[in-house]
Amino acid sequence: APQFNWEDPLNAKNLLTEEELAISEMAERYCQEHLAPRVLQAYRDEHYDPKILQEMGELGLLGATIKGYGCAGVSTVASALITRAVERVDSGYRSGMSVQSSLVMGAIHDFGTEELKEKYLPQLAKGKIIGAFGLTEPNHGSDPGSMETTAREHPTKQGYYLLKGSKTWITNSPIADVLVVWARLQETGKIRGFLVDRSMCPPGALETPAIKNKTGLRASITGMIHLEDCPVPKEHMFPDVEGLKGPFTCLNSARYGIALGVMGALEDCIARARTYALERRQFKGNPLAKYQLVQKKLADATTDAAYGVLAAIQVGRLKDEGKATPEMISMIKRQNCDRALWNARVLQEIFGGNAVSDEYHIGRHVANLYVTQTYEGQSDIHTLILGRAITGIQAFV
Ligand code: TGC
Ligand code: FAD
Repeated sequence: APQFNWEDPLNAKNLLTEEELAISEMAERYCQEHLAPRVLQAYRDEHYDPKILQEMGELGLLGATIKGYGCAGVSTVASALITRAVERVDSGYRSGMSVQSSLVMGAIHDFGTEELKEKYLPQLAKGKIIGAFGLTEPNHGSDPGSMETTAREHPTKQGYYLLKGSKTWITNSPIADVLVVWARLQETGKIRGFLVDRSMCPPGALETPAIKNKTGLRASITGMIHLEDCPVPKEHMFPDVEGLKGPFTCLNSARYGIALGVMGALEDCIARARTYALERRQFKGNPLAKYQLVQKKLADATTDAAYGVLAAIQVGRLKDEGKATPEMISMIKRQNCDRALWNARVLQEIFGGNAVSDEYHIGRHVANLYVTQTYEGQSDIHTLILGRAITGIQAFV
């Protein structure tokens, strides 16, 4: 007879192929053996070890959906099972990887010339070079369409643009070798994508200071990008994409990865809270797990995690069949991030005072999940994207 499994309540495994199961198991093993032991110290020190991307690269975990260029060419669901495994350890580790895979390799793969793909994708796939993605600016976060960063023809040096402006809250920027920067082309007023290679920038033209003392996502590195008339060769502008469609196409993949990723963080909270509730005793020697109020917290979180995993698998399948819409991705990104944050926060209560010690890990997940609900479109922005699709009326402006 079928047995209920609290770790996979709706038997999502049943929907996965043999290959997806194998990739998931391999990624989970790497993350538990090699990432979990270092996350506590990394989070305390606000330190991101770039070797992590090399380790992931050696296992074929980066840019995993891309076919060719040294990438694994796996299904969308398989790539999101990787983000879920990484985020079970820490959202910051998943963040560093998502930017490299979906936002940088994805942009080069979808929009770059063949020369750019051959030059950069294999090295990014191995984690030998690191990428960042600059869309958000100090004055324009939810509304990137109003960005102020510009690109103009170099007045004296033929074949170059000059980039000028600032980006902020950019994952990986302080350690990035290549930065995908979105800027408004002065000639046309249209947003275009540029691949800025740090090794080609003269001193002072590109600065990427770190943003320190974050209250979440401390195991990832975040910074700014300052471009002061930075010369970029014309071949480094993505040729065939104009407007917000460029960055948002990359964001569709990254948002998808987050939707299953955050379920990993929530599942880790559930597993830890369950263990704690079974071990901790209060009132006549009863484990906390005996109390109905505690059981409700575990039941709610487990239900939301199970629903979230199924919805993400369904949208991943549709994405590979070319049938997914951006609104579907907004729906699962919003719902899964919101439910992960809400449930993690409630499960935190089970740990009582011990939740305040970082050694119980729950506080770290709660702080990280706030960020996941905020970046790549804050949840209320996704609400408005859905509201627009439902009513036909846009409510942003
Ligand atoms: P709107 O008029 O809606 O669209 C402008 C153009 O873009 C196209 N488009 C999309 N194309 C593909 N996929 C999507 N999801 C798309 N969404 C829009 C659209 O078709 C249109 O094309 P065209 O050809 O007609 O010009 O634009 P709007 O200015 O009204 O935008 C509104 C809004 C709120 C939807 C949008 O700006 C938004 O989503 N804001 C949120 C900003 C955001 O997500 N920023 C992410 C920054 S990157 C990041 O956070 C990385 S963190 C990574 C990590 O560390 O893991
Ligand atoms: P704002 O746009 O100022 O919004 C503030 C609040 O107002 C939000 O709750 C929002 O929902 C609400 N709001 C805004 N407009 C409306 C409206 N019309 N109606 C109702 N409510 C509204 N960006 C990148 O480009 N690349 C990265 O790699 C990257 N990494 C990040 C890493 C971290 C750790 C963090 C914190 C952020 C990162 N971001 C990155 C930036 C992130 O995408 C933005 O923070 C996010 O898009 C929100 O923009 P904002 O912070 O400017 O908030």
